[in-house]
Amino acid sequence: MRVTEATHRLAPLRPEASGPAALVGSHDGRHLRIAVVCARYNDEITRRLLHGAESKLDECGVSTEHRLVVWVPGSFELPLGAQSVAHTGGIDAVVCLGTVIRGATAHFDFIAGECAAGLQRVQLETNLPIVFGVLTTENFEQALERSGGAMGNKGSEAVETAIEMANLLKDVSLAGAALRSRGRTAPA
Ligand code: DLZ
Repeated sequence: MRVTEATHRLAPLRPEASGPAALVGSHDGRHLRIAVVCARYNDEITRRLLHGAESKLDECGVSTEHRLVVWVPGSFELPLGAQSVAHTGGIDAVVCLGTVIRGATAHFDFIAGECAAGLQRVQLETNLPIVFGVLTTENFEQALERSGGAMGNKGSEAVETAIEMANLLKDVSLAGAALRSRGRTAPA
């Protein structure tokens, strides 16, 4: 197991010489619970995305007991799948994987657009990272390239984003609490 940062710590709140402290989420997933919601449509590609996602979960130290994989029929259903997982209360971030291919999908714009808008809505309403790991390509070859081919693996990138955001949100919450307590003790 390789963890990108050995220890997940809250960045210092002391102002640095160059300005106030900045928070950046780490890629340490050892304490996180991550769900992956996958669309079965074009599952030949989506399984490759899932493979990339699982490799990255391993690399970031997310234990197999802290993972959940859920399959929905197509990308149009990803927002509802993500929302139901988010509402369980047991998950720190949801990674959504799907494949929408323009050449093979007459209503590409509806499916891709509604999927993206729905996932953003769930993310803002639940205050959980809901990551858009959906390929929207012109053709099958482009989808292959982006699912473990020459252009990398969007599933792997989506997991990295999920872990970074989950850690960042925890840190922002801790930093907010620290700032509130400082505000109470500061002289008028
Ligand atoms: C129906 C459909 C079509 C034509 N194309 C895709 C696609 O390229 N990728 C995808 O994930 N799903 C597709 N679907 C299925 C829809 O997402 C959805 O499952 C159905 O319209 C039922 O709501």
